[in-house]
Amino acid sequence: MKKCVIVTGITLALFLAIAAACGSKNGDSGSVATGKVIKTAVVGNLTATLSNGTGQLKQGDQEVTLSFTDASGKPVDVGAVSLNFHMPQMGSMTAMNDAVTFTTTSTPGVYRGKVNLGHGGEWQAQLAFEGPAGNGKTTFSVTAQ
Ligand SMILES: [Cu+2]
Repeated sequence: MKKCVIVTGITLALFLAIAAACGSKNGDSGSVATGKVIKTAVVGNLTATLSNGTGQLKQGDQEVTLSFTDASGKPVDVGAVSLNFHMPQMGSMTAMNDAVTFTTTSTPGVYRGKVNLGHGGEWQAQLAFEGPAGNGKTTFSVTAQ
C-alpha cells in the first residue's frame, strides 16, 4: 500500500518536471499555450484575451483559454474569474446563459475553461474577476459558429 503511493508520487513528480521543462521553451505569455485569439477586451488596466485552438467559438462543448495581461503583455493573476455567455430572449427563444467553468494553469493569469454553448450566433460574454488585481467587469460580444 505505502509503496504504491510512493511510486505514484515519483511518477507525478517526474511528469510535472517534464511538463515544466517542455512548457518553459515556448509561448510568449508564459509556459501555457493559449492558441489563437477569439476576442480581446479591455478590463481596467488589463487586457483579457479569449482564445482556443481555432480562434473561433462553436456550438456545443468546447475548451477555451482566458488570459489577463498588463500593458507589457505579462500575465497577471486576477484571482477568481467568471465568464458567462448570455443571449437575450429572441422571439420564441428564452434568454440563455452558458457559464464557463474555469481552472487555473501553471501560469498565473492564464485560465482554462470549458463551456457548452447552446447554439451558434452572437453571444454577450459577461466577464468578471476579483482578487489580487482588484475587481474588474466587462461585457463584449462574440459570435459562435
Ligand atoms: Cu440563444
